Amino acid sequence: MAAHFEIDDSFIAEQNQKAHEWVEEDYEHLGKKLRRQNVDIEDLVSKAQQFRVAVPSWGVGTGGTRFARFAGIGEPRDIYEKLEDCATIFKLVCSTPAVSLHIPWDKPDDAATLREFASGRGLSFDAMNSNTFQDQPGHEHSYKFGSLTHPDKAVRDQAVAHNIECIEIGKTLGSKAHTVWIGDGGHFPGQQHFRHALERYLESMRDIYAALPDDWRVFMEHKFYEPAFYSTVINDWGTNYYCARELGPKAFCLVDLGHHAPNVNIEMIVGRLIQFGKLAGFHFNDSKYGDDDLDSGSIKPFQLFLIFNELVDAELNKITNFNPAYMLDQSHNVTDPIESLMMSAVELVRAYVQAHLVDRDALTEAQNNCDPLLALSILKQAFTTDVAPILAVARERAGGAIDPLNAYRQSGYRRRKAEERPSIKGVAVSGIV
Ligand code: RM4
Ligand code: MN
Ligand code: MN
Repeated sequence: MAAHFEIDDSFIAEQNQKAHEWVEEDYEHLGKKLRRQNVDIEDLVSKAQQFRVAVPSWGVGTGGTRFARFAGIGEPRDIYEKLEDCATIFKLVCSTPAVSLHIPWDKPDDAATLREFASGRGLSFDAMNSNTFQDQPGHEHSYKFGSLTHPDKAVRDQAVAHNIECIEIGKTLGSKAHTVWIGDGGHFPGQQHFRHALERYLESMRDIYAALPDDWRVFMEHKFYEPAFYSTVINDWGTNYYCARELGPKAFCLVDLGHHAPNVNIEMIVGRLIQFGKLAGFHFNDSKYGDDDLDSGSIKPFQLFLIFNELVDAELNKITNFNPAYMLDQSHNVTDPIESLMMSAVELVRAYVQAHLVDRDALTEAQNNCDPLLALSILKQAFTTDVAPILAVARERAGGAIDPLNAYRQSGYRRRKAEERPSIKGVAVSGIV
């Protein structure tokens, strides 16, 4: 393969030099401020550096709405080019060392070669994702009326076999989890028998569960609507939790933030799943209306903080079975996907660090004293603390960019990729269309 453009370390260092001084100054000031609250700023820097979130292979392509997709320039045309973009994100923000693959969108011809290509760039593979919400060329059966829950056993078997194939590919890639999201449901009242569809789901999932290697977990993702507009088989966390319990200790419930009705108390769902030992992890994104797949933290940053408040509480209390997998699951329709993914990863680290700033003893006291206003103000104090200098220092020390967006733009990466990757006319190469 001809040498492809990469942002090199010396360029990042050069960019950092320009911002270094103000970061030092702000960091010192924040350090003093936090010391008054008995917080060691260095502890927060290490927390920021420990935080990890996986990037979805499908997220580096430009997405689209159900009306149109507007392609960007220099879009990755195959999984290798997608990994190049993922490596660029990782290089600049340092918190995204893993990639989550969607099969067959990003099915490798040879999984071992792909793994080697990834590890050469410091990348590894996170959870696998199956796709039984679309028909694929060569498939005998259609998923028009469902997949794992279809009334016809032959369709269900095909969908089960696809999930098992994903696990097989994942084994070679070094993945340790498989995520199942199905689009199954009904568009009209009466179309589906609610109980029977769920029974069929469990029957299919048992076969998938049986194919899991010992050290793997399976993540099930609920969603209240879409593509089915009247009813969805795995519609909410309660149904999801029931299924995870039925299946066994390797089954967990995945929370995709966009899969809840507006105003649902997602942080409380997170708290419940933690308490019941069944939280798989997250697909992070943000939304205004439904599954809008907007950038994390762009619409409801306080909610994101409250979710992390639950997660950090569980982390500090060493709750059993608490080992959440974090992934971004977004559709970048009007932005450069690399920019969106970088900024989203930064938003997650921000929420995580801010959640570590919550004075938990004081919060417990306020709760026990039935003092809602004080409890809220303790949370708000953490949420309103500008932790940007901590994030910048954490990145700089890890070899990343103080200002990832600016460094990326200055590097001319996208322009260089546009030259390297002329678009293939007429082929929808990426994105959720
Ligand atoms: C779904 C769900 C899945 C994702 C697909 C593309 O709404 O979020 O996780 O794989 O979209
Ligand atoms: Mn998702
Ligand atoms: Mn979704």
